[in-house]
Order: sequence, then structure tokens, then C-alpha cells
Amino acid sequence: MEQTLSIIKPDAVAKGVIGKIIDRFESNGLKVAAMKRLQLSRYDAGKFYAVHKDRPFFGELVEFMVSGPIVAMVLEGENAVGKNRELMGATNPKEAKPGTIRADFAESIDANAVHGSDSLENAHIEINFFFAQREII
Ligand code: IDP
Ligand code: MG
Repeated sequence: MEQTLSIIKPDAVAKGVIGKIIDRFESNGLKVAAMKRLQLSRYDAGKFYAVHKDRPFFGELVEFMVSGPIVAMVLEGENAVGKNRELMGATNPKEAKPGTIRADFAESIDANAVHGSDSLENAHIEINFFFAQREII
């Protein structure tokens, strides 16, 4: 059993596809172990994406992530980290496989509907960023 962090980003929340995205997880063996809707501050968005702080798109990424509410979730299941990445599709929705979340719900490489942890180690760090242990059931 693994746990991973998923974020439904501001573009997908604004479009009203929270339920459709969660259905992809639940229909593919991932359970929602914790969930909250919130809006990030610039400080928190910068901290969350600190690994990208030297990339040219960092400023845009932070502005996008604070532009509206997001939904953060802990997903749990067998191979949850890899399975979530597979369901998400490639970072650029134009390169994402048909039937993936990004292919179906995202418009562009910056507004790409979802975030998912890329390793078990980062999943642990990212889950702790959003959730207290008592919120994960
Ligand atoms: P990932 O979300 O598929 O793991 P990362 O490379 O970790 O992709 O990048 C984090 C986020 O930064 C992406 O989801 C996307 O929103 C944004 N991003 C990545 N590359 C670009 C780019 O070239 N231009 C604008 N935004 C980008
Ligand atoms: Mg990433």
C-alpha cells in the first residue's frame, strides 16, 4: 500500500470537474484517504514548488497555483504514486495519452489540471505539507 499527494489545480476546480477527476481515481483502485479545498498563499505555493525555483516558469507556476481554490487529496492504494502519474498523463496535455486526466481536462502545460507526487519520498513530504496525521484516515 502506498500513499501519494494529488492536487486538483485552479483551472480544473474553476471548470467544475472535481467530481469527474476524483472518479478517475476511485474507478482505478485509488481511495481518497484525506481531502481539503483551499487557496494557497504565494508563500506556500513557492514553498511547495521550491524544487522548480530556478526554472524560467517558476513565477508563472506560482501565480497560477494561487489564482483560485485547489483541492488537495491523499490517494491510497497499491502503487499509488505510479498509478496516479499514469492516470494524470504527461505534463504537457498535448503530449498526454488519450483518456488521461490531462488529455481530457487540461488546456496547456501550465494550466494542466492536476499535480501528483513523482516519488514515494516526495509523496511523504508533500502529504505532510498539506495534512496533519490526524486528517489522514
Ligand atoms: P509534473 O506536474 O508533471 O510533475 P513538473 O516538471 O514537476 O511536471 O512541473 C511542475 C509544474 O510546473 C507542471 O505541472 C506545470 O504546471 C508547470 N510547468 C512545467 N513545465 C512548464 C513549462 O515549460 N511552462 C510552464 N509551466 C510549466
Ligand atoms: Mg512534478
